[in-house]
Formats: sequence, C-alpha cells, structure tokens
Amino acid sequence: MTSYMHIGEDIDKDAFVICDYRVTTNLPMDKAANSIAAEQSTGTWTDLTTTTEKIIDLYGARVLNIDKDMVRIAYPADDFSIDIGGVPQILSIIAGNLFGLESIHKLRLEDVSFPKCIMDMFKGPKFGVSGLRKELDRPDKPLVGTIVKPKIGLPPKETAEYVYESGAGGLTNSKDDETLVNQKFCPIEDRTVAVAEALDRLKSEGHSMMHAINVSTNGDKILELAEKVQSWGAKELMVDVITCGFAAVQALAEDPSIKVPIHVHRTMHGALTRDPLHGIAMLPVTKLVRMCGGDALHIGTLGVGKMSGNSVHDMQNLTWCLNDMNGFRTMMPVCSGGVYPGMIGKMVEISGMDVQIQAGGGVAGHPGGVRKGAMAMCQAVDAAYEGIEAQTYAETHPELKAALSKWGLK
Ligand code: RUB
Repeated sequence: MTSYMHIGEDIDKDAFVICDYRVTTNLPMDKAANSIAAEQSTGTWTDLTTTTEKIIDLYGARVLNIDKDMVRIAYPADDFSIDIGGVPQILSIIAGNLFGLESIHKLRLEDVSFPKCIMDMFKGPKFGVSGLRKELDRPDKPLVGTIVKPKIGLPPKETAEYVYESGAGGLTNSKDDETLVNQKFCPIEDRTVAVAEALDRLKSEGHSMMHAINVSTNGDKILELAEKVQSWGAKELMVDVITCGFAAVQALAEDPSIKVPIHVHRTMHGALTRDPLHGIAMLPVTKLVRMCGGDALHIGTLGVGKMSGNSVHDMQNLTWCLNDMNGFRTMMPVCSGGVYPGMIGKMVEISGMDVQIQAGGGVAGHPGGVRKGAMAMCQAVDAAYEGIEAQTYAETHPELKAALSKWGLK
C-alpha cells in the first residue's frame, strides 16, 4: 500500500491545510492514519494502476504526526478547488469519507488551519464586532439580547410588541428563534414589517436595536428571501449554518445586495460536536463561519447555560471569533441557551466585553414580564461591566433582584 507517512517533516505551512483528528480504531494508528490520508487525497483501499509517484508527491496528503489518538494530516493547498468549490469542497476533503471508513471506529475533526492562499478566497465579516457596535451605538459593553419566546406561536403583532418591550427595557438585540421562518401563524413579511416598525419607534425614542429575521431556507431561495426581508425593513438576518450550510452564510455575506449583518445560529451542531470522540468540534465550524462572513455566531455559554459545552472549548471558539485571522473583521461571539441574569457575572468574567449575551426564557420568564426581564438582563450586564457583584447591584435594582430571587445566582 502506498505510504503517506511524513512523520516529523517540516512542511511549508503556507502550502497546506493542516487538520488534527482524534482517531479511535483497532488498527495500528499509523495504518489508520495512512488510510485516512490515502482516502482523502490520491488513494483508495487498494493501489491504483492509474496513479503515479508524481501525483502522490504533488497531491497526496501527509501524515505529519501521531500522538496517542491524535493524528495530524496536511493536505496540499492544490488539492482544493480554486474560485469555485468553497466550503463544500473543503469539507469533502477534510471532513468527508473518512467519517465512514469501516476500519475507523470513531473520528473527530478537532481543529483545522488554513494557509493564506485559501483564506484569501474568503472575505470574512462585513460588519463584525466593530460594525455591530457602531450600528447599535454601543462602544464598550457586551451586547444584550433576547430570543423571542415562545419559539413559535406568536403572531407578527405580538412578536413586534415583544421586541418593542425588550428594547424599551434596554436590550440591544433580539432575534427569531431557529424554528421560526414563515409559518402560517407568523408570516415572515408581516413579522418583518411589524418588527421594523417597533425598531423605528425605539429609534425615535433614542434607543438603537437590531432584530435578526430568520431567512433559513433552501439554497435556491435564500438570497431572494434575504433581499425581500431586507426590503421589508430587516436590520439583521439570521441563518442556521448547519442546516443551511456554510455556503448559505457565504452567499448572504458576499452578495452586494445584502447590506445588513448576519447572525449565525448553529442549531443541529450537537449532532457534530457533542460526542468527544466523533464528529466535528465547534472550533473548525467557528473558523469557517468567520471566513464565510458571519457577523455573529453562537459559541456556547462558557459552561454555564442549558446547552452542553464547557468553558475551555467555548473560549477557544470565542478566541477564534476575535483573534487576528488573515485580516478579517472580528465576529461577535454569542452566548445563548439557558441564560439568565444571575449567571452573567460569571460569564463576563470569562468572556470579557466583546460578547453578545442573550436570553429567551431568561427575559420572557421574568415575573414582571418582558420589559422588566430585559431590564434585569441589562442590569446584570452593567453590574459585570462595572465589576460589581450582581447581588450588591440588585439591592438598588428591583428588576435584577426579582430575577435573582426566581432563578438564583450561578
Ligand atoms: C435560547 C435558545 C437558543 C439556544 C441555542 O433560548 O433556545 O436557540 O441559544 O443554543 P433560552 P446555542 O434563552 O430560552 O434558553 O446558542 O448553544 O447554539
């Protein structure tokens, strides 16, 4: 069998896509790594009469390192399609057939590094952290948002009332939930128009706020829908990246007709990210969403909310939203899922100020209703910003006090 082993080789990092895989197999690890490198580049299960040493030398993947169950494989940049192909073709190499190989029991793509020549094919966020802050007139503090709850069921008028109330309570952001698009009880056009009126009313009262309308739909319709939603007054769009695909995020972000930020939800990511031995970690998802132009991305709640995750992994995602990445604008990390005011102090201590903290139940479940729920969230963020314990701040802020007595402190 052809060898793809290049252990210890000092490759030119600008000429390869480098992946770290966690591999569980009964095979000796070098055999397993070799079969992955072969399958994902120039080989298959048997030697071929049609390949040449030159082809393997130019386009063969290289196993660079094996450390217990971690295998590092480098793919020559020329294996990747130029101009067209995009993330679908990238994923078919770095995260394709290898997941189904019978001899590999489990496999998880933990990380990927892209060379400049591939990152240059992408444009990154159009707005990102600084753009969102500018649009919202919120230079320093964390953004504070809500997800309109219930997830489904409210008609457009009530949705807009919810948005207005949450803005009147001080929130900077709100959004549709991932399961709401264009149901009979809440047509997207009526919802977008009603929410735009609510946002305009808030603006006339001196408060800037955005609401992300969910345009997740089929690939042949998403751009047209986004354009319509924008023409009906949407100030932000939302797209579910795993169900719609990275290409959908990129299509929206790079189309010149789309002039509003894109909030990226990651529903269904648990099918990829949750098993510690199998699937795709959130880190490669984060890097790809930023390359594709997402302006804000759900990254987890740093180990404190309702969704599974932990602060170490979520912080890696947060770092890759905000670090220096090929000159791309930074992307707003969004902490969401089971969030309530009593956990914000801990969250901000870990995340720092460049974060969007949002709560659905943690706003709409407040005993005083949406406006007071929004006020409690903002008060918790203000306390964290000023370095004051939430409990102390609550002594002079009744809305926060009510939230702490209902949900407690984390
Ligand atoms: C939030 C909610 C969101 C989650 C998704 O509602 O359900 O869809 O943020 O999780 P609530 P993640 O605030 O009531 O829990 O952000 O981890 O992808």
